Amino acid sequence: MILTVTLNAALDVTYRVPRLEPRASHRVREVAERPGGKGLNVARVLAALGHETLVTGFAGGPTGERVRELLTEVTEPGPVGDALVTTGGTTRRTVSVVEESGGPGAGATLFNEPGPQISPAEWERFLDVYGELLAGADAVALCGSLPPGVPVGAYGTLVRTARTAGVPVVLDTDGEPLRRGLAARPDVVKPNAEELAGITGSTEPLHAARLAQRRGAHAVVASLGADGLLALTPDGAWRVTPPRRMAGNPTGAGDSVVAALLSGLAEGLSWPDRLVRATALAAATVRAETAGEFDRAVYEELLPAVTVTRQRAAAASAVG
Ligand code: TA6
Repeated sequence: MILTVTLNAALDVTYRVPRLEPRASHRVREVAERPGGKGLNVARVLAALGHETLVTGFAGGPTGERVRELLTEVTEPGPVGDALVTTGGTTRRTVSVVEESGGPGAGATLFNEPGPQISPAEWERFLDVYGELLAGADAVALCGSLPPGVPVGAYGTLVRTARTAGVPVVLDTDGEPLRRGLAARPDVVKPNAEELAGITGSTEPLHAARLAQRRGAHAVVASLGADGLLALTPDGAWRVTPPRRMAGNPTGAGDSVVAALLSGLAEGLSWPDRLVRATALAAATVRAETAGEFDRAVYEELLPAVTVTRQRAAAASAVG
């Protein structure tokens, strides 16, 4: 079983509008709701890849109920197991506005609410549940922002607990929670270039990834948007590029990268094969109509066309 943690789960709402303009009123043409927050997206992709998957984190109030209801609708090819801990607060919504015209606002404009207040007792309850779930997990992903009330060092605690339990851990967050989680030595971190720059101060991705690795991550997989991935792993450094730029909605593409890395880990794939899977899945997610879904036909078509190049040792270590 692969466990994903989404402390700040969300009801993801996607609005499609003809054209998006600041300070204007918009007619929404279509509304779609999905169970969201990064770890829930990761779990849905894992289930679609055929992995037994369980989600935990917090859910509460009417939006929390809706997230749980939508999760039960994920049945093909396998279900996503619900081990979310109930909070007295109300699960947030995230709103993704997609412009149909393909103009400058194409892609998505996101509004992420802060999330419910978590009490100290709820956090303690979560830690107990997490410890129990780890006993049956082959790998765990810790994903997304922290809701108010959860300690800023939460990911440090969760990474250490997973490592003590011998469960490989992938961390995908940003800012201070990432910095604290990194120090606990996760197996993999997956920041984007901006998040890497935020914690290392370097805007040069290879340099920044090397700095992040030195701070504790065994592997750093940096997503570079349409340019693919840069990975520093215990087996070497790699650049991975999709064959062509995909137009579409990039929301959730990073979550597909995390799902691919976890599935590749669980299946014992080599690092280059995991990275190829991650790049093709991310590109297929950008291409899908709804944020966080992926287009299987595009994924299978792209897989053999993704290029993976080993970075020269000199280039990989020519920093700081
Ligand atoms: O990566 C996309 C996404 O997972 C959305 O589904 C949305 O729920 C959001 O990210 C949450 O991210 P956050 O960093 O606010 O926890």
